[in-house]
Amino acid sequence: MGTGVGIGVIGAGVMGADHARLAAGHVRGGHLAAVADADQARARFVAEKYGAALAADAHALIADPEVDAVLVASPDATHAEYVTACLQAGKPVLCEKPMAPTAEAALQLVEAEAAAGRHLIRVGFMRRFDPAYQQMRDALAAGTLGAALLFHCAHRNASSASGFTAVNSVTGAAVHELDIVRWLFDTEVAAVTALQSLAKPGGMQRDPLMLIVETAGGVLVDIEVFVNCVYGYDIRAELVCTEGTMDLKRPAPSEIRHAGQQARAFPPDWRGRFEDAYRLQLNAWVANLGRKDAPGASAWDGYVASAVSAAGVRSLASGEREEVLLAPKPDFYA
Ligand code: ISE
Repeated sequence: MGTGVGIGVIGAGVMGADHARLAAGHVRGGHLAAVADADQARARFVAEKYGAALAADAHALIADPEVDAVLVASPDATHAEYVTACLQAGKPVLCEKPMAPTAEAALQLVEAEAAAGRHLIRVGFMRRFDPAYQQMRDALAAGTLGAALLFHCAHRNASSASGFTAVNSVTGAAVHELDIVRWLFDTEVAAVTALQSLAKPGGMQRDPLMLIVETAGGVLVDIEVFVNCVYGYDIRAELVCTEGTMDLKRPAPSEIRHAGQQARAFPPDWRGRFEDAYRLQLNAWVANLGRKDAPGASAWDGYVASAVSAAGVRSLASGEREEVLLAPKPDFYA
């Protein structure tokens, strides 16, 4: 039996297993208490690997008195149900994005949390904990580069799962940039225009995409989303300010010199690229359970991310610039 906060992980797939690994061995003041998955064999494998209890199902895990806080990493369509159950049980929950399938459903969770009167929900926008994005935010706060003007982003995945659509490129991939823009520039997104490259023969339709994002604060953002770029997982960003620019630093893997070339491997996916961010997010969550000023994304941020990506999805369909429609922010999040 571990000490400190007992963490229950719902979902033992790729992301859940990785969160379980971190919760089991890399969280100060917390330990992995239990694991649940709709696939019991998968849950058992992860629970046994890390010495945690195997829960009969997600709701049993939430009810387990040994579980003090719940991490939801199950399939997207199940998130809202488990977050609601955590609110009802009065347990803090860190939910992988998206918090809910639509902006409307996300708003219902915001309202339910505000009605319960406790800051129990955090959303897993882990890039807010990435040291490289933090450095950019610090540079902006220090003012050395002057005022921000432009932000160029590229989000490239080596390949995407079959059935992955342009809508998923916006709601599942670019949503990370859409969140980081709000966090970095401390402003809302006003409008999104989605443009598609027409040059690529065959393959997934509408890949790559380009999103033009206008912020209320005036910073203009472009996001390339290319989910079948073949060569590796590559996240880039350049900040352009009135007195200088800054590139998003990339983790530096070992350099290989071979056959007349010098190379550095790309991580195959986001788990490697954002390893530090996931670990720091989990530690910050456990250290600040229930606190309004906890670092990371709140339920309100989760709702806004959904509303902004909804504007991107509308633009995919209309081919037009789409404004972001936001409900009034409850005082609870002020
Ligand atoms: C994936 O679901 C993630 O959340 C990753 O962070 C993102 O980079 C990737 O594009 C998504 O498919």
